[in-house]
Amino acid sequence: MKRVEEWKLYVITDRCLSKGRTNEEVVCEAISGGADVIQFRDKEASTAEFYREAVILRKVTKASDVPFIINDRIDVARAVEADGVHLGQDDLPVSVARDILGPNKIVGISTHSLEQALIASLKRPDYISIGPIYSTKTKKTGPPVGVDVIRQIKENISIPIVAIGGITLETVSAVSQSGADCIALISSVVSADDIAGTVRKFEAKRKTFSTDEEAKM
Ligand code: TZP
Ligand code: MG
Repeated sequence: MKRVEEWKLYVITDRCLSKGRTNEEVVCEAISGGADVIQFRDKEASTAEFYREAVILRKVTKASDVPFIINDRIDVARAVEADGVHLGQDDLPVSVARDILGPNKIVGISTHSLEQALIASLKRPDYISIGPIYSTKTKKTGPPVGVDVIRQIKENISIPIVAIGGITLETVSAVSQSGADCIALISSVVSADDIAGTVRKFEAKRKTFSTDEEAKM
């Protein structure tokens, strides 16, 4: 299983945006395209539905040795032996998640500004997400924070940074260029007709930047 430091493309489920495909189909396609990590996110499901779906996605991610992160629900993360949990600003603290899940599980936290990222870093999460970088219809959230904040965070924090929100094939290289360690995607991937092909294209665009940068050195 890839360590957090090795993650480049982070695919998050959204069954409402998946054009009738199941989360399992979406996740299998995303993994076959090269997604480094999968997060199960569903704000509408009942606890019973959320658990049933988490069991299915745990199986497919395990079979491919891809890290599996659960959004919000530490209880479900523990129940299905997920690899970790992703917490929002209003969820339980990182330290409580660690107490419940154990020291070897991954705990990530959402932030929406440099200040929040600096505060979050003091809690020693395994990664910090920052967003929305661009405007997005996927989540009702604050205004876009833009790419410059990524560079500012990277100048101050050594924890891996995951950029999220409105990222497309057109913008992914600007996001990489700003120093994001990993790119998180919902609609650009789960709504794509060819999910695996789209993940491959994201990886190619991301790499184009690294190769250019390396070439400059
Ligand atoms: N957190 C900040 S923006 C966002 C979340 C969960 C939604 C990202 O979805 P998309 O479709 O990639 O813009
Ligand atoms: Mg949350």
